[in-house]
Amino acid sequence: MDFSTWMSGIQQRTESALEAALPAPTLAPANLHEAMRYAVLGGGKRVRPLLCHAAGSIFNIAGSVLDAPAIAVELIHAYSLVHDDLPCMDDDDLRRGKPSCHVQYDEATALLVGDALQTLAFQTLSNRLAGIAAARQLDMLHLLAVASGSRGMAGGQAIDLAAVGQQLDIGELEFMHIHKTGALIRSAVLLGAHCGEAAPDALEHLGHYANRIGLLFQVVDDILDAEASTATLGKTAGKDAAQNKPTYVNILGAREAKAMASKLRQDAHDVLAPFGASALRLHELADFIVERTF
Ligand code: GRG
Repeated sequence: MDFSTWMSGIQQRTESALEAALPAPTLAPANLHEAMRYAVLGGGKRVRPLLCHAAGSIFNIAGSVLDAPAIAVELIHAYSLVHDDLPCMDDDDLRRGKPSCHVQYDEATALLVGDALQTLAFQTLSNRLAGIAAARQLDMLHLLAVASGSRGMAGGQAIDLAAVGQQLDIGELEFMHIHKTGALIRSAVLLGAHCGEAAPDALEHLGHYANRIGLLFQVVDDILDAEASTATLGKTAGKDAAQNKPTYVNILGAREAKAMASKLRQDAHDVLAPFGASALRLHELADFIVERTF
């Protein structure tokens, strides 16, 4: 199966699994449930679920086993976008080509949407998962909690907010992104591997891969923010410069940032060597992350 057929298959099954996991819009409180569905369904590249399925495919794990961890990570991601767009954070009116959640609804609803999506993620991952031992599932819950919290994504967001208008060096910028964007991307890969009962050395190799593509994702995001249009991105372009935020492009310059992306892409391919052809989808996703246009 070629990459684009595989990718749309995973995106479709992710959409169905999210649709099934989200409370029906008719269920009380209907406004909150409608807003949760608005924030999650019908948009986004689903990069994190793709990574979870790709890592699981190394171990020949069925898609039906990978759906729950894949959507748990996506629900955390969706919550982070809703909160990130709030006026008290990044203050953005456009997300995934539509009005941000707080614009479509209101700020209080958007706050609750984020809260409820976060707990829905853990509810989903704590459901009985056929084919996964209870102890392994506990490890998976722990992994997602750490990746989302103050030592992961939320901590990265705190560093990001504190960095506005500051001069960061490349090491400080990397530290921020390893937490803000990288931690959740890493959890997506490792959750997929955990479904395959991956041995510690396999988890270590996959952790190295995930670290590279987490940073790669962010470098490419900075390049797109500087070079692509709002219409293509489906979110406001040029925001980093407008908000005086440190980025790879403004610290390194566009040329160096692109060179860094090429190096990270090559490193990501290299660290997958121990998995041979079984890591095909992870190789393809590293390329997709670089070549994406939004
Ligand atoms: C509010 C706790 C909290 C955290 C927010 C991830 C994040 C932290 C904020 C998002 C801001 C941002 C634009 C980060 C850059 C990288 C990134 C996560 C981009 C959006 O992810 P994509 O491209 O989005 O995977 P789609 O819409 O495709 O799912």
